[in-house]
Order: sequence, then structure tokens, then C-alpha cells
Amino acid sequence: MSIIVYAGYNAPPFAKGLIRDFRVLWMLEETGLAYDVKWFDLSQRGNKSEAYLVVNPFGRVPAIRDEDTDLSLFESGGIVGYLAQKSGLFLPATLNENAKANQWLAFTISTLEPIIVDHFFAEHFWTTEIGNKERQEKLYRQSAGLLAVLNNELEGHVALIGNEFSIADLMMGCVLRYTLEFDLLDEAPEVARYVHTLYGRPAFKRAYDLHLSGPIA
Ligand SMILES: N[C@@H](CCC(=O)N[C@@H](CS)C(=O)NCC(=O)O)C(=O)O
Repeated sequence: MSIIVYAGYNAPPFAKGLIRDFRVLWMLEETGLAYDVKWFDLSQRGNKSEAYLVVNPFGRVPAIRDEDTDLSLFESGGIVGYLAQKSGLFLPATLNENAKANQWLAFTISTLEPIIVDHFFAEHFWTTEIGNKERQEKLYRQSAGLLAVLNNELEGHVALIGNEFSIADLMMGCVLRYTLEFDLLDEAPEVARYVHTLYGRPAFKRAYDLHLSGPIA
């Protein structure tokens, strides 16, 4: 039986290509697990229906429904972790390496993502709010500070753990996409090299095309 992925289309222009269901589509393409997509028109609040709230009570995308294991699951990071365990792929082999993968995954979604996304919003969204310029500069500095450390960590590596692609890289690659339209990676060349390697993966390209085309695919 296929896994159902709940995904959104018709996002506002600034969010095009950034909706978090992409993380799940990319992971599914990497694993080769069978899946179908249930698309919600985000502009019509299709993700707030009563039926969907049973799957994800927060009414957000992504979520999945896996009939094989009788599981409904939300949160992109949790879903990516589940798909790794289900497929037996993209989890490092040893206890310590697994701990490191979890460390980087937690850093990505709890430390890096909130700052990078707020910086993105400050650039695109909050532009008329009083004090936004200062906030924007502060968020830029904070983002650049985190990326400088990441840059050192990635020196000479193609992946975060043991030079083998893992779920930590998948999640990191997705969050770093918020930086691409700014000059944030100019001072972090190792990060720039790393993300472009990730984005060259065939599964990334397949998932990205599907993500952008939505239900027309
Ligand atoms: N932390 C959650 C965030 C989920 C989330 O905020 N999804 C957004 C799209 S990126 C959404 O569903 N927005 C539409 C809405 O809230 O109605 C995850 O990573 O899955």
C-alpha cells in the first residue's frame, strides 16, 4: 500500500518552492518508497477540513498517512525520521553517528530554521513594520554567525556525518534553501558547495519538479 503525503499548492509567491512538504517528497524520492500525494489548495484553506484535522490537528502540511502501519504523522522532521526507519536508509550505522545525525537534525529545526526563516520574513513580509530594519540586520548577523560555524564543520566534507548522505543533510539542505536569494552564503563557501552537491541529487530534482507542479503533475 502507498503512503499518502498531504501537500500544499497555490502558496503565496514568496513561499513558492519552500512549503515544507518538499522535505517529505524529497525523502520519499530518495528512499523509493511508494507514495501518493493528496494536494490541498492552500489559498482555499483546503488543509483546514475536518477530515484532514484527524490526520494533523494543526491543519498544516506536511503530514502522512501510512495504512501499512496504521500511522498518521505530522512534522516534517518526524516524518523524514520515520521514512528513514521504515526504509532502513539514510541513518548512520553506529550509535554515535546516529546521535550526531539527531544532533544536527535538532540544530537544523530548532536553532537554525527559526532564525533563517525569521530573516526571510523580515526581508519579504514585515518590511513596513516599525523597527524591521534593525530586526532584519540582527537576524542577518545571527544567521551569518550560525553559517560561519557550519562552514567550519563542513570543511573537507560532503555530508554532516561520515561523508554519507543522511536525514541530517536532507533537513539541512531544505532549511538552507531560505538563504539562497540573499548573500548569506558568500562568506560560507563550504556551505555553498555542500548545498549545491545536495541539490544535484536526482531525487532532489524529481521531488522539486513535483513540488512545484502540484496536482497538475
Ligand atoms: N514545523 C512544521 C511546520 C508546518 C507548517 O508550518 N506548514 C505550513 C507550510 S510550510 C502550512 O501548512 N501552512 C498553512 C497553514 O498553516 O494553513 C513542519 O516542519 O512540518
